Amino acid sequence: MTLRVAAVDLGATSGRVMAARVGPGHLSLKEVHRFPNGGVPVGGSLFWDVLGIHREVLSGIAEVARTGQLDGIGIDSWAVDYGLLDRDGELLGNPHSHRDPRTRDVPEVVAKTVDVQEQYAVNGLQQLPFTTVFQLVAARGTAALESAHTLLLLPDLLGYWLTGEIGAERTNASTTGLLDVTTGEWSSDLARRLELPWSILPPLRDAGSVVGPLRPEVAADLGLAPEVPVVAVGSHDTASAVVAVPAESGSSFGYISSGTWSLVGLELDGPVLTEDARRADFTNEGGVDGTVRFLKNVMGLWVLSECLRAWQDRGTPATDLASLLAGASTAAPLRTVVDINHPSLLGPGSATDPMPERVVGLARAAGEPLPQTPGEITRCVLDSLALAYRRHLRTAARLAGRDLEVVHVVGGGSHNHLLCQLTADALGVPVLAGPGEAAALGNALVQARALGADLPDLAAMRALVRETHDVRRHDPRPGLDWDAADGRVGREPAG
Ligand code: LRH
Repeated sequence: MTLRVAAVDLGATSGRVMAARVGPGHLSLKEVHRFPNGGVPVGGSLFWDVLGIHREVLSGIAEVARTGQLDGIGIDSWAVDYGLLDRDGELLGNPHSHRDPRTRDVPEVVAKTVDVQEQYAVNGLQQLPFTTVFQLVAARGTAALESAHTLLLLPDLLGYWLTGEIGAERTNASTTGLLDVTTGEWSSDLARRLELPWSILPPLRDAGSVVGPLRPEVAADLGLAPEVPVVAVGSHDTASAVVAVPAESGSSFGYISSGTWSLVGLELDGPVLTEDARRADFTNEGGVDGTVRFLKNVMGLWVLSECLRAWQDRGTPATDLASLLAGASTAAPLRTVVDINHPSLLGPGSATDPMPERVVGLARAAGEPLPQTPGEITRCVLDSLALAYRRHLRTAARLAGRDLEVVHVVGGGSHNHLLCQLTADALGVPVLAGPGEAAALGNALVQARALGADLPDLAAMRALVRETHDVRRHDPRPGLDWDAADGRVGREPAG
């Protein structure tokens, strides 16, 4: 049986709708629709144009249907962001972007009510200011939150508009800070203690369950049979991407889901909630089939794409990605390294506070040699990313008591040969790069299983990815002193 499904994969900078075919020995994607995405600044806040995203999702689904059979629809997106519905099921305002500055100081405020140890014992998450629970605390007292009846994470909101069904898929719910990582259920206790209206949290559902058929009016608009099911996939894009990591069963692998963010870690059977893990600020997010994604959020290619945007806005010559990477590959290695996870890099750059100057500012503050050219700044970003991957993967392996034999890089960043090679060099283990569209593949695989494909477990799904997709191998090259470079990150300048 070969199935053809629409895999909707929404990233913070672009959204894609893929027509995916899944059958015995077959797994392929065809991108039928792509659209730009990004936060919309309004009056000092940053929002998502979620109705615009909905319209693009509909266009993409219609295009999948126009070009062949359509057996199912699944939606994944970036995590943590949500919309609020009123009691009539209407959206209460535009969802905020997690890069909105309003949550910057919220973690400290929350820690005064529920200390960080207690938070970690419940949700097992890294302290990131944009986590849903912190966004909700920032929204306390607002008219929208006070009139909210239901909170829906973005893929669940888009699924609701398609089906009329309310729910929260667990992998994405695990990023809210309000899911108990041990029980897999909402922690109404944590919500109550933070004076949040816990009744807005909808019933949970697992990846692989069917959300429901299309609403008749949606099906009619799209010219589709109403019985086309929407399937809950690993609706957190990282959960879907990890499904499609082409790892051999039983291997001790680490992964980097590399895109706007880099999610760097291990797949485990259960959470690591030790004090060491908390101090190392590691996250335990829920994966498909009850797995745990034990990982660290690293700032990722966001920093480079924001530099690129700044240079292009200024008309700086030779600042397309290929030229920047060429410049970076000949720049002096490990000359300048910075803390690539520094909070100052989180928000979008602007004309008065552009990203390249922020990177140079971090170098200056750390007493590092200042990168001058776009190629040098690009090299600094890539070296710093590779260093962060090295540090966090080694820490993850130590905290989980695991070996690290190989690292898989999936997502758009797997196409960045230089970064993959630097990652192998930094870690001293082989890096296997690809597939680039791992999230869409994982989305399609989970849909196909829900619709009857013979893919009993993650091992079977990964075997199919290996069979159908090539990976590029980067072997580590000796010669650079990564230990010394690591020691320079975050140190105070001399004198
Ligand atoms: C990556 C991602 C990541 C989250 C962030 C908000 O797209 O989902 O896993 O932490 O976006």
